[in-house]
Amino acid sequence: MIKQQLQLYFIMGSNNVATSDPLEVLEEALHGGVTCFQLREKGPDALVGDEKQRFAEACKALCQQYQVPFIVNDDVDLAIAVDADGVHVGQDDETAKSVRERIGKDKILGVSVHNEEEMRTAIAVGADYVGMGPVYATSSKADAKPVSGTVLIREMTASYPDLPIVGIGGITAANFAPVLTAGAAGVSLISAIASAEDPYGAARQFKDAIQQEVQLS
Ligand code: IFP
Ligand code: MG
Repeated sequence: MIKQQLQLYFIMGSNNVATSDPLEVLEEALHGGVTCFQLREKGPDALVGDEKQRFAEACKALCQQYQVPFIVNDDVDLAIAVDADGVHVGQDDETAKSVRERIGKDKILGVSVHNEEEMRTAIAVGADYVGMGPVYATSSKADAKPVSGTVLIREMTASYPDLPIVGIGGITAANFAPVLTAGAAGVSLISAIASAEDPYGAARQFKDAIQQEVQLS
């Protein structure tokens, strides 16, 4: 996976959007410049079965229109069914090794890691990127681990420079810069865009700010 595609990584499920149509939010986010999208259909009122698959197909179609990778969280069967560009798994999900075997070597594999051991395992199974966090306090994940800050990102990019890291958790336009300075290829966010009154404007603001930051470094 190209590092640049991880710069502004938007994650959303249909239930992360309170008042508007989730597909409209996704389209605005894509138009605003997000570089990767993960469908994370989880928690209260999450879609299941056919409804989930139809929603995934609609998300994929939008992402294709904008030439942005479409990643499915956890649900490997769904990812295969809709021919997603990749899968993201956590440590409590199907093992990354098994996911890689099922999706093949050409699909994108992302893994959540919280320490060096998990980082090494992710590298061993051929992950294309890892997510690290929660960098800051987050409300989007009920079972989030303790806040990790940017220290581990800095250490891991120094030790394993070839595996791109995405920072996740509580990231806003006001606090994303240290995540990139620590060496992350990008930042991942849900609420900062999904809950924004103007998702297009929010994505656009992030995009411009990130590009400035990348030029500086
Ligand atoms: N990191 C990421 C990503 N996605 C998740 N769903 C997660 C951690 C728990 F941003 F993709 F790296
Ligand atoms: Mg998971």
